[in-house]
Amino acid sequence: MKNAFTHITALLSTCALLLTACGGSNTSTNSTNKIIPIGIAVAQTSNVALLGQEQVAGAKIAEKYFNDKGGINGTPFKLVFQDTAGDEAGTINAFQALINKDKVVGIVGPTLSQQAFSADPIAERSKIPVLGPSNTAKGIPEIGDYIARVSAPVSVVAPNSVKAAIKLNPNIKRVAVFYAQNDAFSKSETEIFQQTVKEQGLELVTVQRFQTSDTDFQSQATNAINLKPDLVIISGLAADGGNLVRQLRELGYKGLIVGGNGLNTSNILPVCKALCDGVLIAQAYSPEHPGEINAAFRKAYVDQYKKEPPQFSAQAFAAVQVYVEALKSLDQKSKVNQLQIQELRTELNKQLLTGKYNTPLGEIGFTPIGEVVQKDFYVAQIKMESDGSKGKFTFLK
Ligand code: 1QQ
Repeated sequence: MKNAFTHITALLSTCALLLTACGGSNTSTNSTNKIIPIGIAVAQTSNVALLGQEQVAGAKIAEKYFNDKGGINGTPFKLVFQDTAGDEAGTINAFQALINKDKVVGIVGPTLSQQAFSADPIAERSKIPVLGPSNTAKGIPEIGDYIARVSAPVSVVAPNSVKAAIKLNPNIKRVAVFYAQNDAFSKSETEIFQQTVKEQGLELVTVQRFQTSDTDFQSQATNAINLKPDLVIISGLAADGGNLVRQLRELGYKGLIVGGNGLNTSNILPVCKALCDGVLIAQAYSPEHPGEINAAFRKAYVDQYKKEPPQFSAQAFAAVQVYVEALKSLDQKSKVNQLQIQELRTELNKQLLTGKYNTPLGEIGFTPIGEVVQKDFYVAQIKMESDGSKGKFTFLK
C-alpha cells in the first residue's frame, strides 16, 4: 500500500507538469480520476518565495505523511502546485488554474493576505474551499463562507512579542513603529502593534512608512533613531524587513527590535546577517510542541532540511492535514469518489469547519465563519553566530 501510494504520487506529480501528456486536464468528476487533487497556491517565485518556499516544504511533507498512512481511507491524494508569485494577478491565475483546469477539491493558499483579498473572492464565487496557511490580517475568514484559515490572526499573535520585549527590558518607554503601507497584512499587524504599545502604557514616538519593494530605509531609520526609541517594531515582509533591521543597526540603533510575521523566516538571516541578532518574533508554532504528529513532522523536516521546522512549514502541513481528515470523515458518510466535484467541494467545506484536528500546531478547530481556534503561542528570538554566517530562532521560556 505504502509503496504503491508513493509511486502513484510520484507519477501524478509528473502528470501535473505534463497534464496534456497524461490526459488529466479535463476530468470532470472524481469517479473517473481516483486520486483526489488538493491545490496549493503559494509563492514559489519572487521575493515572497522567501516565505512561500517554506510552505511548499511543509505541504510536501504532509502529502507523503498522510499518503503513507493510507490517504483518504485507502484512496491517495495528490497536491497540485500552482505558483502565485508575489502579486495579486499571479494569485488569481493560480486559483483559476486550480479551480477550472486541475479541478482540485480545495485550495491551500495564498501566501499573503494582500493576495488573499483579491483571489479568495474568486474561490468564494466558484464555491471551492480555501484554507489560508499564513493569512493573518483582520478580515480574511469574513471574505466568504468558503474561506477559512489555519493561521491565527495578528490580533492573537502579535501582542505576544511586544510583551516579551517588555519582559526582557522593563525599562522600555519609547517605541518607534515601521510598516509597509502597500501590504494588507502589514497594515493590519501594525494596528495591533500600535494598540498593544498604548495598552502597555508605552509612548509611540513615531510611525514610519515604507514599501515592501524598498531597499533603502536611511531616511525612515534616521527619523526614528533621532527620537531615541528603546523599542522598534517592524511590520513588513522578509526582504524589506531584513534590510530595515540591518540599516537600523548600521545607523547605530541599539535597542530591542520586534519583527512581525513577515520576518518570520530564517530566509531573512542572509539579509541582515550578524545584525539580525536579538530580533524578537511571535510564533504560532513551536518545534517543541508535544505529541506524535509534531514529532513525525519535525523529524521529516529535520531529516530533509537539517534545521528545525519553521512556522510557515508547520501551518502548511496543518492545512493539508485539515483537508485530508475532513475528506476522510466525509468519505465515511458518502464516498468522496462518487460525488460530483461541485458537490464534493461544498460538502468538504461544511465538513472541515466542524472538525477538530490534532496538528503540529496543537489541536485546532474553526469558528463557524472559518477563523482558526488555537491554544498555544510562543515568542522566538534570533541568535546569530558572531560572524553572521549562521543563526537560528531560539524560543523564549
Ligand atoms: C499575511 C502574513 C504573511 C506575512 C505571512 C507569509 O501573515 O500576509 O497575512
